[in-house]
Amino acid sequence: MNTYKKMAIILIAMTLVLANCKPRQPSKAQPASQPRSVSIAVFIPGAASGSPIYEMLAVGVKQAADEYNAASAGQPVAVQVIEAGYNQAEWEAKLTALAASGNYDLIVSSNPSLPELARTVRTKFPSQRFLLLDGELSGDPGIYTLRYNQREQAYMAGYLAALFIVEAGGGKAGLIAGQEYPAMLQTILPGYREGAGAVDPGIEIDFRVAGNWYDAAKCAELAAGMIKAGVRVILCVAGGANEGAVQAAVEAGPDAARIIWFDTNGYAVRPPYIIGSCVIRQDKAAYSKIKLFLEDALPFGRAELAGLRDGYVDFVEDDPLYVTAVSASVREKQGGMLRRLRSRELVLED
Ligand code: RBF
Repeated sequence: MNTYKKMAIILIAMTLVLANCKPRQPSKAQPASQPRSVSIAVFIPGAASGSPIYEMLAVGVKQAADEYNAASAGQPVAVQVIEAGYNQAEWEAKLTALAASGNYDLIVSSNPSLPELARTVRTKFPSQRFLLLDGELSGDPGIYTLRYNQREQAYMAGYLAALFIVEAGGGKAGLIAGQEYPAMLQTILPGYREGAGAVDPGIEIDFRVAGNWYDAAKCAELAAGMIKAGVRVILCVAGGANEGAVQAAVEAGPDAARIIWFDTNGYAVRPPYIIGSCVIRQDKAAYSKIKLFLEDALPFGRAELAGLRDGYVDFVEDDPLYVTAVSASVREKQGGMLRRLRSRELVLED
């Protein structure tokens, strides 16, 4: 090969490497000609520990960044996880400070209250972009949201709760929420009631609110009171406080009370007390949406909804701990309902 050919090959190779290193979405603060890494903040509105919905968020973002970095040497995607804590009154100021720093090409978060906060922040820092899961807002060109079909998720829980209770000879179905919020009152609680009612129209639902997302002692006290009042199955949607409900069930014994887990697979938390796991795939959502962002293809301005048929909502049937926690007859009936949902014979629009 002559020297010119060699030089041409080297030049082409360098151009390709440099093209690969180009930051996908340079922030306004830096001149576009200066290559820099892409910086992503994961804003946890609460604490990651004990709230699987937040743990999954960080896992999915990091996985997408790691894969991107492994494939493109040079300009890495940096991910920083920031816990905002449980004082909700501080979230807007903390989010504003993140945007004001100008350090992040994208702020990722999850929670139904985040879209409004992000919209407010963007009035002051219009170049700051947000990817928000478990929330909904359309029409803001710097915000993308993805919400899950939680009517499906809660319906599956209610259906199982009632199947279990009917087989056990009667009782009430319970739900403990961390706090009252629109998605809880308008979707999750009605979905749970609807699912339970499909099995036993006369079933009574005992709904209680812990008042926060961390106080396991408060949750244990609530759950113990519910069990005393005849509740046999409790759906827990109280984040880090959920463990209190598990403790109360264990103290009462497996014949008195059982638990249904929400958001992640919780069978292993305390077998055989956890009889069902109604999951959302927030890790998968975070992973695939961050990948889109890095490819410059995230549809900012849009609000998307994902459910069972999209693979973002599911009930975990194939865990051996599920098989040992409930009878074959309950599993068969729950499976029948799931098949109807999957085939769209049963449609639960959110
Ligand atoms: N869910 C949690 O698991 N942990 C939390 O700390 C938490 N904090 C929340 C704060 C607010 C203001 C709202 C509206 C919801 C919160 N959720 C939390 C509930 C979460 O968004 C979701 O509804 C549940 O995880 C069920 O999927």
